[in-house]
Amino acid sequence: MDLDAITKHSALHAKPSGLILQYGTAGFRTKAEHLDHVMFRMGLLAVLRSKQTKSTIGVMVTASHNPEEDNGVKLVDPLGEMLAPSWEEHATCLANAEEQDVQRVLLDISEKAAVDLQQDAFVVIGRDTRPSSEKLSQSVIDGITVSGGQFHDYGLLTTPQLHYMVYCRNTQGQYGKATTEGYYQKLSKAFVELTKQAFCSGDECLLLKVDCANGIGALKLREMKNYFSRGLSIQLFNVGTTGKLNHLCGADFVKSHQKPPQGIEMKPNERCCSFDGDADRIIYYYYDADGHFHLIDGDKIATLISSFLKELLLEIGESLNIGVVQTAYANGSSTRYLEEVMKVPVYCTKTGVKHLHHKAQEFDIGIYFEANGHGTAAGDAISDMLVIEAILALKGLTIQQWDALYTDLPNRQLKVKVADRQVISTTDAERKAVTPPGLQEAIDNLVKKYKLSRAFVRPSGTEDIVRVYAEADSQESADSLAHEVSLAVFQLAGGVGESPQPGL
Ligand code: 16G
Ligand code: MG
Repeated sequence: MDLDAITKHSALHAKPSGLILQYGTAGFRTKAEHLDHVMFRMGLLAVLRSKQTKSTIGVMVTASHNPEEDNGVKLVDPLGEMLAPSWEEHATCLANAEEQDVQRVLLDISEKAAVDLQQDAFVVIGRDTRPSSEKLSQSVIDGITVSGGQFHDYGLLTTPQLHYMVYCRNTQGQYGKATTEGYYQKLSKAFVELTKQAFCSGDECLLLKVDCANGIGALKLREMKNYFSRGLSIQLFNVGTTGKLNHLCGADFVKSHQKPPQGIEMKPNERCCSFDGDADRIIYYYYDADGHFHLIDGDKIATLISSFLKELLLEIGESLNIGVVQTAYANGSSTRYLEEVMKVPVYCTKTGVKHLHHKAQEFDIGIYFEANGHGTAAGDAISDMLVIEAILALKGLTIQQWDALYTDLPNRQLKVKVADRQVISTTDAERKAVTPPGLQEAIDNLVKKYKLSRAFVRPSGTEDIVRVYAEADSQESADSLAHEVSLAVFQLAGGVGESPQPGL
């Protein structure tokens, strides 16, 4: 590595002084204008990681469901997984190093991680459709080339597609071809094969409306549509020609507001789904004949998939061990249904795909979903959509029948602004607050006031806020409990600004 060249180039991607960023749940994420130096340095780090693992490493430029003005970056490890935790720390150190320290931090990391600097390095890059993404991915490339790495820039990709490319390249094509065409072929072939024996046919069963959040999902689904045209007909909405990315649409909007996105025409009982901005989340929903909106979240998706697999195993007399992994956000009804009706063991981990993924690997068949619609290996809205559509077709289930598996407990999520969200620490997979003192007792006392109730708080890993979750036997109770817990957080954890108001 030519350290002098790195220092020279680094100065062209100077770090704004005083800016400290953290490699969080899903990489670095903040306003796009603050990220140039992080991108350059993640190019450098990807080269080191590639040398160390002697494998291809991925770099994805995206801020997922965040507003269009934000951006972010994350590294993808050799088997298409999230970056190993020890390297997350290296990433944070490198991103926050002052200009004059970049060389030293690079050498430090190389030494600590026993990187053979003579080794070749290869990095693949993908980006979402944000206006800032192209320039930022150029900064990643700058970092790669100046540190002597080779690269392939895939340009526009969904996040899961980049994970797929990395995995294919590191398994010498055994998993699939490392091209978008290879991805389309692999997934659609599996879908077409699976649905050959489908019980359900006819237009009504086959139509699915997809809200693409004005993001990358629209471009990729449009390309992919032709590969499975016989099995499924999809209509795309919010394709990015007029609306803003993730604005009033997309999986995060639908889940957190519990209402349909703008820009989609929904008739009663029509099956609809929303992707997020980088197409790794999916949420389903519909209007019933009385005009009521029904949300089908990640919990119900996990239930559909695990019930299907459990039935298949019973049918063929296999006794593979099967487990479902959820987070504290999983609706209480889903956990109860899985454990008591389906008799499937359920485990709870901290929020963030990597935690669920890790746990799921302990089973012969591990199924995991966050309530917000993140599931499977790295979360892939397209493959999740196909598996759901295949199961519905094979079982001849309508969206209402799927929805009727169990009834969600009414719930509410709120955000509270505090001076330092790290004053809140949690245990028991984020279900209990350890600090600040008195907070958990206050929550316990509030929960006691309501029926079938549960509440927890945790510092967000992606925004500078504390998240509050509450569920109870009625929407009114869930709203009221969430509000009271917000007040407790505000009072005991250093709330800033106006104190939480009911109904917000
Ligand atoms: C990120 C995570 C997602 C998690 C969310 C929580 C990945 C790929 N994404 O989007 O799994 O649900 O953060 O956000 O891990 P929060 O910490 O702000 O609640
Ligand atoms: Mg996402």
